[in-house]
Amino acid sequence: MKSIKYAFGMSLIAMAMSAGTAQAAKLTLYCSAEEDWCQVMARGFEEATGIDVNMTRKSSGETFAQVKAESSNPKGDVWWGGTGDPHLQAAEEGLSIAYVSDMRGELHDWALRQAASADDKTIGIYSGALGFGYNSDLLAANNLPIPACWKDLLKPEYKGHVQMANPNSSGTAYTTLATMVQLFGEDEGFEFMKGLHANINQYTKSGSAPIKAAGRGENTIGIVFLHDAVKQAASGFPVVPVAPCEGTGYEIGSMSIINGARNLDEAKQFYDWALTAAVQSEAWKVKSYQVPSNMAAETSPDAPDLSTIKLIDYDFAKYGSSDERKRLLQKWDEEVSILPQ
Ligand code: S7P
Repeated sequence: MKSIKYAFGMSLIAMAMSAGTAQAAKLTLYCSAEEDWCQVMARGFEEATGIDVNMTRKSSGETFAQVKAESSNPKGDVWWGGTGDPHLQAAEEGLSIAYVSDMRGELHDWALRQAASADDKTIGIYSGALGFGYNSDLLAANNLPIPACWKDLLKPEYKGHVQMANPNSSGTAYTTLATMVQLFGEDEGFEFMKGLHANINQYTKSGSAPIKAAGRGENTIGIVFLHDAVKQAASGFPVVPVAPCEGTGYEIGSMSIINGARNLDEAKQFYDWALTAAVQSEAWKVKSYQVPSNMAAETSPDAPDLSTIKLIDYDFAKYGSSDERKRLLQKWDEEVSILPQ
């Protein structure tokens, strides 16, 4: 009798404790855009909804690897931002789930096409063209010519002056690799990557790091998305963005809900909120100059005008497929990264 009374008392205490510590609504956000924009998204959602956001920023390829590694015990709810290719690979590998938002009617076709090619397991949130940028002071100080084309970057005088990210960790750098294969054909594209390797001073982890280094005067030319070069110029650094003469690839930055999300209602709430014009219009206030996917969102007059850039017909379905992304990365590891410099 005594032990029954004890057990009853303990369960009352447990019930009282759980009522007293009722869990606040929360969301775990994996973010692959720039840190300042990730903060705007996390804090903005908290303010708009009262839902606590635990945000981690990592590059696109790194986030993909994390989501995959955690797939038997998922910790993230939403993956927001980063290039679309690894989001497509995540969809194909069952790491994200389908969601059809009521906000779709407000989006550009290219954002919806991204969703259609992944059975609604991802969606486009912004777009931006690949290119490079240079520090005009360093270029002049080193008596270097102004580069205008991708193939200019192979010239021996640029040895040690070019920086890009590692395509395994960075979505920007994978977009670069896939762009060269599409622009020049696979054999010539890899020859280009090998020639470029001879001029590279460092492969960084993050895609935008090479142009931030150029802004600080620690690197001359950075291969990045043009909007990341414009961000440095708009921040007052002597950086000049270049849309390469041969033409270039582009990204559809994407968002996905992670399969097994522990906070699924909050994830869907974030997803809808992130597609609104008001939220997407906040981007350029932190100098993120991508083209927003909501047709009514405002863009900065400083943003690169994609209609003036020679864009290739980037095959997102192919280069975002699991087999192709793995194959190209392995080939780059085995045939390019091991070459002496
Ligand atoms: O937010 C700027 C941006 O260039 O960063 C994303 C990028 O993929 C994340 O960095 P990594 O290259 O290191 O993966 C782009 O989606 C985005 O436009």
